Amino acid sequence: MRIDIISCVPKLLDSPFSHSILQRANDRSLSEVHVHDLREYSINKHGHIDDYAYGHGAGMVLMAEPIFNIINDLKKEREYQEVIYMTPDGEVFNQQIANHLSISCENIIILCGHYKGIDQRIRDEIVTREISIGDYVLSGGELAAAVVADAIIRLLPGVLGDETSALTDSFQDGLLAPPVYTRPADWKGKKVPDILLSGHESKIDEWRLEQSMERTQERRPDLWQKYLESHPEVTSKKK
Ligand code: 6GU
Repeated sequence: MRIDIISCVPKLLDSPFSHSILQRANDRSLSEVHVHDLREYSINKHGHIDDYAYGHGAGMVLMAEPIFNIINDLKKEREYQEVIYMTPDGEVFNQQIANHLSISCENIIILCGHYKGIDQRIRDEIVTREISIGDYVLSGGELAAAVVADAIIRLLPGVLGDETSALTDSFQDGLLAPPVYTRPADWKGKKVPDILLSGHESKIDEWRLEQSMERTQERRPDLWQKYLESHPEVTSKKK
């Protein structure tokens, strides 16, 4: 998969893709992330890519032309399945969207907004999907773009090993992940639950599922309701 991120502060995206799992995905040629500086597409000699919003008091807006031109140049090279605009008024990102994008896209453009946003005509004509990462406002779309790219890339086949398989992630089955422990089995008098030391695989799986259900019920009643709706076999004991 190739992800092209368009930003007017590309330095903000230097680091996230150069470490750990995302770095490894890149080294193994499973993903490629390219960050582009929108300023290189400024259309006047001052290097401006933004202008005052029409109407009073609305601040600066990224102009349509530089964004149109950079996306056009990218589209000359390859086909893109999605042009995603990162914006707090987009659809709230979740694991389902990450799964979908990871499976169905070979090439993705992610456009980061800044200031008061981008000219609406780009959103109407070019953008295929608008994503927010939650109900709070960031100073730009860059960190949000890194979040979305990370969530997509780690799902690509071969990026995670069996040990860290995405199948056991929180949210993948609609439940939060269960607690985990490592050595020592007794730490300052606090013991690891006996069941995890038992070697009894099916009992351990059962315990993990119970813990996941309890956690989800306590911490995320919204997710728990959805889980119950899609798992009618879950007994009233848990309801
Ligand atoms: Cl995608 N952008 C900005 N600026 N703020 C956000 C966001 C995106 N998602 C949540 N807050």
